[in-house]
Amino acid sequence: KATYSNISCAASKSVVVDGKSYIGDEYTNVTPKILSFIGNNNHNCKGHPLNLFKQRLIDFFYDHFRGRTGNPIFSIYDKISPVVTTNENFDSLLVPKDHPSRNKTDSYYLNKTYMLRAHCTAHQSELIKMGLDNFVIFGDVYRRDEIDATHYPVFHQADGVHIFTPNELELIYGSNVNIFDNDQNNSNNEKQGVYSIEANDIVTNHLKETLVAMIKKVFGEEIEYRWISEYFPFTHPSFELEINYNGQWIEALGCGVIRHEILKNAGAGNRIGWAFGLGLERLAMPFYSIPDIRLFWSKDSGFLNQFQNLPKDGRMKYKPISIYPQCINDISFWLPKEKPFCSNDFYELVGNYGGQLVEQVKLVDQFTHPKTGNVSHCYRIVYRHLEKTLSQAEVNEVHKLIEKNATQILGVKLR
Ligand code: FA5
Ligand code: MG
Repeated sequence: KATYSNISCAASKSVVVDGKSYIGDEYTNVTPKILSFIGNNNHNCKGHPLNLFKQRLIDFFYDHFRGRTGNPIFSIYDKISPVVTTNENFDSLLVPKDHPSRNKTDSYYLNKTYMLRAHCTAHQSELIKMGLDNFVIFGDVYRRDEIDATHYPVFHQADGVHIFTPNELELIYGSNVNIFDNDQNNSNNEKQGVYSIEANDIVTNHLKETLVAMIKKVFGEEIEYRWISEYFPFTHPSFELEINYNGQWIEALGCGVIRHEILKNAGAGNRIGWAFGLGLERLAMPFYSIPDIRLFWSKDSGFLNQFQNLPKDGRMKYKPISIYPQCINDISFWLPKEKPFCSNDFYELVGNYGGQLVEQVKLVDQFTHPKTGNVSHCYRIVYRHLEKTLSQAEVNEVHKLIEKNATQILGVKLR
């Protein structure tokens, strides 16, 4: 879990994430609220819609790519910490020093060296260095952005990489292929200079076919999609895949042929490969008809219960939790004279006896009797059940219980 703490010896704040302390500097801009998201790992919580959706993508990669003995060749990484270096998030991916995404206004920094990953691509280079060819990373990513129905400062991505051996290229192509161009300066809109036209075409087509197959596996054969040319510092050529949902085009993912320099720096300079990054919420929202990205953070059982016992095809239509009516009851009493009384004691008591039914409790009126000097408080308690309409009788029962215990435990006298 992450916390913010003041270090007395340093002028600046330090930030603690997962028990590790990061000394703050002029870059530090994470807030306690943002840090509180770290470690939630909704994508790893059984039954959470992001977990269910993630499993669909994993199933696709396991099914679609198998080795000679029938075993899946993609490996999955979903527990990598979101704390990365700026080198991992930017430099290793050839992001220019003056790229706007490096600004404090766009990303969350622990300090000038460490940040919360802004995309799962941040781990690409390290994993390739470890010798991996085929993998998908799932994780939470952090971006300073406005909040609305489709944007939230924390969301989840899946990032995939497929690197080809010369042998694999040959299997796809049918005959021997030169990966590299004889004229290494022959770069254009369609390809990087180093790669041959054939190798570039095979990999680009393979990338597009794979991602279309993935989208069709998830959304069904009828899904309407289109490709758009894009720019990323870490791929060339680069594309975006959009899908049509209810007549609206949604940007599902970005992808492209990995820049050769990245592979070379990671010790795979004799290869060619593709990469993509997609937003889990972006696709899970149309898939489950979830209208607001904030719902993915809901702990409301009225939300999460809907994802239990799904039909065999895993498809279901989310039904908005109706807002059940509030029931408002006031309580007025004289404070005890013989012992001290404080409002927080009463709030706690209301919580203890009203439990989940209490949405709000607050002091709405107080009054001192001019002759006796007795003090009276009036509190308003708002009751609301998360999944049903409460009857006045049910509310009265709880309210009476609160009155009784306030009298007995706190020594107040009901008016
Ligand atoms: C990237 O993050 C690249 N790293 C993707 C990539 C990986 C390209 C590998 C090439 C190779 P982008 O910022 O467009 O790109 O985000 C990728 C996807 O994340 C988007 O297509 C979208 O599905 C999702 N996404 C982006 N911003 C948000 C947001 N604020 N809220 C929810 N989903 C988002
Ligand atoms: Mg994009």
